Amino acid sequence: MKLSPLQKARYEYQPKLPGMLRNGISSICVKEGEATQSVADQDKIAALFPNTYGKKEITFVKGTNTSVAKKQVVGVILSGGQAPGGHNVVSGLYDALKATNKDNVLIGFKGGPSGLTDDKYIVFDDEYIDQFRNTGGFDIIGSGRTKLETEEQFKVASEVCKKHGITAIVIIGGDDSNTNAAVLAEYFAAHNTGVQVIGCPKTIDGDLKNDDIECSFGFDTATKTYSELIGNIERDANSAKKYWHFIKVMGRSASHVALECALETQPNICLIGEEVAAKKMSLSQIANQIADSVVARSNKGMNFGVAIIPEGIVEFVPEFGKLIAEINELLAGAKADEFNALTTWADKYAFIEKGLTKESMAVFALLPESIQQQLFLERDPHGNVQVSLIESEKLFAELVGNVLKERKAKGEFNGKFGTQHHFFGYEGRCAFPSNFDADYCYSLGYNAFMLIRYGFNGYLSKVSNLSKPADQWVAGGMPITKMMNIERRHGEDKPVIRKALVELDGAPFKYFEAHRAEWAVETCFTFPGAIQYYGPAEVCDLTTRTLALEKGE
Ligand code: FBP
Repeated sequence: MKLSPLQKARYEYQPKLPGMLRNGISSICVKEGEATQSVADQDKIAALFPNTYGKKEITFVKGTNTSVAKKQVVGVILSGGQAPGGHNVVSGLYDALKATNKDNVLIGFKGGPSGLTDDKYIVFDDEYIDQFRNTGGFDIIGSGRTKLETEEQFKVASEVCKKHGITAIVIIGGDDSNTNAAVLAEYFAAHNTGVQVIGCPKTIDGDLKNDDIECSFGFDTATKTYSELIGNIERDANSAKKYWHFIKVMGRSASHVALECALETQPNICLIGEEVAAKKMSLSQIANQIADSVVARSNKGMNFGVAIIPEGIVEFVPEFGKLIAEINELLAGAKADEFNALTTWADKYAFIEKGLTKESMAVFALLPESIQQQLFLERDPHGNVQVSLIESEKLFAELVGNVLKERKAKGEFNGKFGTQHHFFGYEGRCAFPSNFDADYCYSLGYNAFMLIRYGFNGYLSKVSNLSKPADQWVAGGMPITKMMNIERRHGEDKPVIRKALVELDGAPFKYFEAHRAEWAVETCFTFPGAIQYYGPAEVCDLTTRTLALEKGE
């Protein structure tokens, strides 16, 4: 394999551990904290997790290691969408295992959680691990979105663990995967399998965070990658002065990614889904708001600008959500065949018009035809509209264009409105992890081993104080059940980790809110540039503006 110079250099990078994990494994002991309660629905969660509920939070501190040494065979799984740093979680875990006992074994289950139930695996060795240190991607073992949630799967998982002599499983995933980690941990405990389960918080979306988990890994690198690209586009827009760029950024539901990119680049517009929902904004209100900025800037001679659109935005627009629900209903069961048998778009349109309520039809009629058709083309396996595939960057550009046409006709706008569209998603998920993510992930993996070594089960590997230099980071663990509540999913009450949406009274949004009126009219762009791996710490090791603002810095 031909290596790029950066790849070679990154192999040599030694990730930084939290201060208390630097003393050698024999000098790490446990400080117990308070017993925990779930964030809500305590009685129900306690009843569902009788063996793993209410455990204490713990911190690792300097002291004599009191755990009983035994040979460990650990299985690791990467679950869900890629996030920069996943390889370092694996290498941190591997290094801690081997530092304790060179006969310890790390097994990687391939292709996500199904690797465990299908027993598809590799056994890691130095040579293999070394090819992946400090690199992006999940290709070390691959990932997948299979959910481990049924009794049958758990049974098979126990048999696979027994076959390999596995003592612990580490699941690296987002809120759903870690919810499943908690359920698996409870199953293993209830069935006296002796297998521990530890989770690690991953997702570029940044929505797995709470009082205990300051951020999920990958968010830092992905948002820095998108911010670099957005900054470059801002410079291009400011140079050419002829386009409005509509840029969709990933984040399936929550708008943390969009908000962080806005804080980094100060675009003219950034939509925040959570605000749109709270204010019950309509598509036309949003389009008018953007059009106001276009007109104000045009009046100052600036017929260019940048708007960031979060991937999940349309689901937060109440009237759009209603439209989607009606479309799902309209094409349920056999009605889909009837619709698909129609050969022309005009016939299909008539079918749709007949099936939707007047209000939803009005929203549908507002959409550009390409988006209207998309709503009927892309269906998920359950027959539902795949909202994440809607090209909302084009949708809003067109809606704004329509508003401006009307304003032009009324003599309210004399400028030009040329548009470009971009979607930044996959570009950021496998980037070389920033120093922050490289260090954070390695620490999460190393720390996961410490939790295993001390016999914890159903815990999330927790590294905090992250806005400070790594030597001040604090390592420990938190029972996953503490983060859970009961939510309605697919018509059933389920225990799940509460997803973190953007808080409208939180410091990051407040900062954005205080500045966006100026950004909408003036050109206040900032250019973060590419991620830097070598150089001064204030350039290379700083994490996100979101975290800094949340910490009051
Ligand atoms: P996770 O929640 O699994 O980390 O995935 C997040 C994400 O990258 C979203 O931002 C995006 O909407 C989605 O995955 C895309 O999924 P896919 O990789 O299946 O296209």
